[in-house]
Amino acid sequence: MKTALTELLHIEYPIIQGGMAWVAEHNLAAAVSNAGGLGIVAAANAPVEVVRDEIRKTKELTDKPFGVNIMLLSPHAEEIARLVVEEKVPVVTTGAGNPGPYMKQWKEAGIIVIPVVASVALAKLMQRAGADAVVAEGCESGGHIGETTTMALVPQVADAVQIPVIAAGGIGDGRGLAAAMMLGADGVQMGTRFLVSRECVIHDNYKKKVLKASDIDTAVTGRSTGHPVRQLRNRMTRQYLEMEKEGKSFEELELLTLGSLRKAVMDGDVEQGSMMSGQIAGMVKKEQTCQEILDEIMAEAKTLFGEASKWEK
Ligand code: TUI
Repeated sequence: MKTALTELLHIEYPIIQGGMAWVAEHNLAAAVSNAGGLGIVAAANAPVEVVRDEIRKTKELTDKPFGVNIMLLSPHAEEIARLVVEEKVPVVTTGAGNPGPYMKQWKEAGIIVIPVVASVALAKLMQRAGADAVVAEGCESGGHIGETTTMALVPQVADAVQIPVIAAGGIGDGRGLAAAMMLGADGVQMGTRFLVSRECVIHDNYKKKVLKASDIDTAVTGRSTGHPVRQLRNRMTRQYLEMEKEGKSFEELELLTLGSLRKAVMDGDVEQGSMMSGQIAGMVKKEQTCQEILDEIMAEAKTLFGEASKWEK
């Protein structure tokens, strides 16, 4: 498949892997890149030395392009922004904020910059600031989310900008890829499907919960605090939502989730941990290698595109 995204990134398939905090490390990123997509290392809240080590390990495992996701709420964001220039990282994606202040230094270094946006306004601002593409992420996604669904957001962003648009949120198979292209996207970003890939190093308890989940098993906590986060329902989310209903303060709610993503990913604590996951969890039923995932999605999408004329009269 040849799209504006495969051309921009020099990759085989128009599929990039989400920059999942605590999850997207060098093994997963290299596996996705080696399989023909774009793998991403998530800087999340990690300090600069840890991210440098992850970047170098990724370079050892793949000669293909890869990216680093910079979570803009991180206290280390500014240092990581300099690190990607030093390390000559080919692609940078950003999340949870406006990367405007860093755009000039990245573009001068020749980095391909792809901000993740949840609104048309930020997509336009990013195009004006020199972004090479945007990820339009709908609220079906796992983790920190915006308000608008993928179905509504992607065509509106595609109409508003001329740079390539990558659809994210609720996409987990060839049907999602085909649908995203029909909405005006040039490719997709997926997180949840890669969460259960064989190369993904998260705790097995977490993987099993994703594989067992149904369509209605995610919940959004933090709507009251302005930090909405989608994750699998468990004891922690039930308690959190109860406390939100009671009008508990931001500080009290934060205490409940402090270090909770780490608890899920590293310790396999599926009761108190935050198992971030998108709404497509109900659709992923088996663990596969990244190569199997990408090949299967591309084959499904190809069949669907080939069959598209069946509705003609
Ligand atoms: O960033 C994400 N997803 C994430 S980040 C993350 S780590 C975290 N954990 C707990 C609390 C907060 C963060 C887990 N998942 N996706 C990209 C994304 N960006 N979704 C929504 C946005 C976004 C939201 C508001 C981008 C910009 C924005 O406002 C920008 C502005 O200042 O106008």
